[in-house]
Amino acid sequence: MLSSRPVTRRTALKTLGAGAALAGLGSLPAGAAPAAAGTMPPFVLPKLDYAYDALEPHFDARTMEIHHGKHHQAYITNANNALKDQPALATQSAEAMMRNLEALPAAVRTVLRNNAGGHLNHAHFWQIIGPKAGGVPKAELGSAITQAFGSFDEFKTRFAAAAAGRFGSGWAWLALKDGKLAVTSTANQDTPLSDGAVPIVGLDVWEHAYYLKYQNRRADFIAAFWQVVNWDRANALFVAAR
Ligand code: MN3
Repeated sequence: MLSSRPVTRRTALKTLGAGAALAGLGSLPAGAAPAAAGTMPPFVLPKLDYAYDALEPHFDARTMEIHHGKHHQAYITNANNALKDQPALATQSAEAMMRNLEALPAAVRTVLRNNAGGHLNHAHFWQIIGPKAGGVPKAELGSAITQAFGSFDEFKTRFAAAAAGRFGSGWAWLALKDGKLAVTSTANQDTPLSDGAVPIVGLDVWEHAYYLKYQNRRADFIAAFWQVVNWDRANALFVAAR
């Protein structure tokens, strides 16, 4: 009964995209998302598929360890605590919660916006960085970035400006909304999902993401980010979201 259809690059990418979606980023409308591993309550910390020191010297091991093991875990713990008295939300994915914040009970809306949002954002972040990465986006996403921004360099300039210009804590994003790529930023742990968009590449610009190595030099951290972006994974998210 096995299909003998050859695995083309496109089907391989679609498969990878499905895996990435399972890991934290659905692309279906609110209410239609299947259960995504790690994003159904109770939330669990996703394992990294690389070592904490694998992104040296760009992202240092100590920051990665604290960021993943302490900060990300704290969002998960806080979200799970908030959900303990919310049995009606037990079958709702974090993605679905973020896509329709207004539907959340007022008593837990803010804590889930911050902490289920923080869980999703970090699960995304670990996915789209990695060792032996960086370079330029290829395939469908590479073409779409050139089409949307004129060039990869222009995209990087706009993304870096969004990351540098986000006052205080938040995220810079390449996101897909209404079929179009756009550079945006969000405050705190807000996600493009709440704006009807799908995250393709997100950069955490909270100080905890860079302070040990880069101190106040956020611009240096943003420059280092380009050395660790996993464009193959970003392309898979893009293909799955289109
Ligand atoms: Mn963070």
